[in-house]
Amino acid sequence: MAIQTVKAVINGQEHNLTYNSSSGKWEATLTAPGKSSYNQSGHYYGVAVTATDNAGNTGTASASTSGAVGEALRLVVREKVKPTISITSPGAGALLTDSTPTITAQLRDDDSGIDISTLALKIDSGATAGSTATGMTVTQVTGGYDIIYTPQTTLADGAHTITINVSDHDGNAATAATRSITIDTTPPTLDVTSPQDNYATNRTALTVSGTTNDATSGPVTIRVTLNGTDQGAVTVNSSGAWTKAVTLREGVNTIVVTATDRAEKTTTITRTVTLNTTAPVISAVTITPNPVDAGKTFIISVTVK
Ligand SMILES: [Ca+2]
Ligand SMILES: [Ca+2]
Repeated sequence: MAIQTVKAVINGQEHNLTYNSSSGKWEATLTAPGKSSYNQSGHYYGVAVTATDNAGNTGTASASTSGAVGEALRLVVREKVKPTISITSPGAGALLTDSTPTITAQLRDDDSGIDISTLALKIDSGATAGSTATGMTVTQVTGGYDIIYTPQTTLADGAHTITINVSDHDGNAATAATRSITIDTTPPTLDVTSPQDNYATNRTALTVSGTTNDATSGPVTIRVTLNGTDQGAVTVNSSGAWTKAVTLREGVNTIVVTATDRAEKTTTITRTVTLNTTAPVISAVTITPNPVDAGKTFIISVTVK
């Protein structure tokens, strides 16, 4: 019996093998399929081999052949392309007033696919949250997974770094995605040093002044309204001191000072100031008795308007 041809079919492609007289085997150097075998049935490409002799007989073996020959015909192909991770929320450099901000990300791999069991989400150097962690929701989508995670403990005011990584089914780890955010749950400090509340004056010109600060998201913006009218830009110096000149109207004036940090947290102080430019008028006086006896008491009574 003389063997004439040996062919191998892999992924629908037929290849001729050649006889190696020194080894006595039929051989070929072949190029693996360009895609991972992970998504094939059984996670392998089945190889089918057919040998034909000069009498026209054929012998075949394939991955479904029982025993060692069948197992040897299961070609595992691993791809080498890393998954991609895109953090969709919070945005880069976000300044947040929510101390348990929702984190969303897209994990994609277009070959072997995302192995969601390898998901690792960390905030700063805290514990790693995986795909089954409390607060984690994973949704399979075309090409991968979308994830939503809510931190289970509040994040302190200040800067934080979110780090997410995942691998595909062929063991390729993504380049970790990171996002820097700042949490600010605290309104700015605000002190109005002048005027004091319920201040009364006979001068129309008044300087409103004070200090402000914010530990996390300064500089603070100051807005002054007088009787509901915005008094325009207020300069806050590097130490947090600010002043604003205003012009009072006769009677009761309401001054509202609002400090706003970059996280939009606000602190408000209201001052009531009365402007009175009218001099008192003495409209009537009585002295009783008048005339009065020398060395005796008398009563003076004044009416003022
Ligand atoms: Ca991949
Ligand atoms: Ca703040």
